[in-house]
Amino acid sequence: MPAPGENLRINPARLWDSLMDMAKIGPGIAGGCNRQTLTDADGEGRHLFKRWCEAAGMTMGVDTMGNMFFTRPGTDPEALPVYMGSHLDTQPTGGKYDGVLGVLGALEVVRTMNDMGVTTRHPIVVTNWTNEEGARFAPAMLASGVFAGIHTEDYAKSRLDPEGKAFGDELARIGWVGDEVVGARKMKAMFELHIEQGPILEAEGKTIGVVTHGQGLWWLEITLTGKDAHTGSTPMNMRVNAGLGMARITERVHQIAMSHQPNAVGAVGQVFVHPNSRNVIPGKVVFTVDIRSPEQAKLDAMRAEVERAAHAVAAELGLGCSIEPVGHFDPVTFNPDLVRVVRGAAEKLGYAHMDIVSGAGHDACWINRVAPTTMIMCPCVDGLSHNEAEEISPEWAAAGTDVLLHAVLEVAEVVE
Ligand code: HGY
Ligand code: MN
Ligand code: MN
Repeated sequence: MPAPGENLRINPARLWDSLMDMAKIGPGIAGGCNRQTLTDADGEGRHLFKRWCEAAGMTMGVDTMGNMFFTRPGTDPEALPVYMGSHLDTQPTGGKYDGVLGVLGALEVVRTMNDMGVTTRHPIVVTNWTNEEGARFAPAMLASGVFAGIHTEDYAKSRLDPEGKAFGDELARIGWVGDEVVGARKMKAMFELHIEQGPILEAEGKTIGVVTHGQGLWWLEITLTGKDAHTGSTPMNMRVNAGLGMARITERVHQIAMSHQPNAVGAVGQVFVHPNSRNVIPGKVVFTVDIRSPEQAKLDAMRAEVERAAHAVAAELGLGCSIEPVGHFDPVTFNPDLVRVVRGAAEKLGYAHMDIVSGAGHDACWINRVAPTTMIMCPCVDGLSHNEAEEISPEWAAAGTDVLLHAVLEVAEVVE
């Protein structure tokens, strides 16, 4: 068996076909996907993924948070496995590749190893982490967070979706509560292949992102309480308008992020207006502020400034104001040794590459707390993601998966 030289590559057509077949499950209305976590579509996607992994000779384990693990044995069963994976759940108006490329790219690595008759000393495990997106149940990266000991399982299973359904009930409803203790598995390393979800790689003409760090984030859920009243007959000076408060705070979030440039972002993406009637002044608004930076000091400063601004706006308008952090992780530094392995694989394969900081959060950010972890990125068209028009090229998908193949083979130790 030759050492995995530059000629060892994955099967691009098979990878692309798998991506397109998975995209048919939980389709969106504009060419993307709506396969939200713990929906029937998520359950259907999980079953398809299970069929594919078992057809590739792997055996499945599932933990009590529904995290799926498929193992390809190595020659040394005592050796800690090398993990690779990401997430199959999508945003409500998500793309076909966010998360899915990392899961199906990992499957393609195993399929290629099978084709080539490659044996490794360490076992290899392909992973699908439950509820990475945090769209239906906040926070994001929920199940990998339980795995890493960030959240308790009780907290996670108590999280409610906008319809008041609990995570634990929905996981049971789709039949994916496993029997493994969450976090019991030990890893030699974990790799996550992911689309960049930003414009840098494409703009720089690079095929591979060697991810050295991930920016940190806060999700602050703000509840403003005012007074429902008639939009027509209530004089302006008698209004206690929670909707106006939300609008002013949203503008302040933007200004605060702009005041910390470069390397700071902020927006409000989710808003619930009550009673959400055309001719009623909103008496209550619940909205989530998303602020991020790779720099700890900026991240902390923005949180403090947003909270001060929110309370000041509420006081001006006579609104009640409560703020609850519903998501957080500090900036992440990935494992330098694994980063070097990824960079070396890109060089060996001849792919143009650059070091990059991940703008989005990923399961790797939490697994990095409990095992040596890093990420590999490929470009996406116009940097667009969390949009049904999200697009990548088959060449980018193949290149990222080739790098994943070579990185994993190096760390898992090919047996001659
Ligand atoms: O929010 C994020 O960065 C990730 O897409 N869940
Ligand atoms: Mn993702
Ligand atoms: Mn995402």
